[in-house]
Amino acid sequence: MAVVPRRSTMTLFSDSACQRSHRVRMVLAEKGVGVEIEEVVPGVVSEDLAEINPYATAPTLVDRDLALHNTMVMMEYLDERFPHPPLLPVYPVSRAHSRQYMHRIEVDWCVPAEQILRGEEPKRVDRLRKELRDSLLGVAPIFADKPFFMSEEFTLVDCCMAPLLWRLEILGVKLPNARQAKPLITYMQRLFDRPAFRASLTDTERNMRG
Ligand SMILES: N[C@@H](CCC(=O)N[C@@H](CS)C(=O)NCC(=O)O)C(=O)O
Repeated sequence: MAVVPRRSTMTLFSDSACQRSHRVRMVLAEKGVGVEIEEVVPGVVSEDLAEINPYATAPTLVDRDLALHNTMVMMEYLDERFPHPPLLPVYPVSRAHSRQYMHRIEVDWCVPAEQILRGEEPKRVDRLRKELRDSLLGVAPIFADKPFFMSEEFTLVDCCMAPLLWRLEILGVKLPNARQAKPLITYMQRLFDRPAFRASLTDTERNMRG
């Protein structure tokens, strides 16, 4: 049966290729919330966006008088505004852990991924690719213990992981077909098979993997 999106008056300024916009689209899809999507073209500053976001970055979420321009704030706002299904654990310590994981994913993996995609100096890009691959392989065993990122339940942390992992091919990061990588590869497939993940993909993103 088709899922009828809940009505909302929200607008998401989204870049169809950017992993941060993808995270927010994924949260919206998991919650079954429909929003107006305003496509942001990288490098082109839209006046509408500049008016509500001092940095004119994507994603930007507008809900009536509220305009949010930080991805983490947006994701948590959506989780509070649309509580079902909850995408953060209940207890403060677990919530703090989740927030810290999201921060580390951003700093340790997403920022280098962005630098790789910008194609800066080739030697540096090679080094960043290797570091990203080794770092992901380093955490691969944790996915053997639990189905999601350090959790029995799907959370916002997985909404940060999925867009990054979906981009490994275009990042030129190849995981080895070795035992060590298996739990990570299984985790990736588990995320990619989610109906909400499929629904969150833009045409550009659909073409990112062969
Ligand atoms: N702190 C912001 C950063 C967002 C960001 O850097 N977005 C990139 C695309 S992934 C962007 O819009 N870059 C264009 C620019 O900085 O002008 C967040 O966490 O949402």
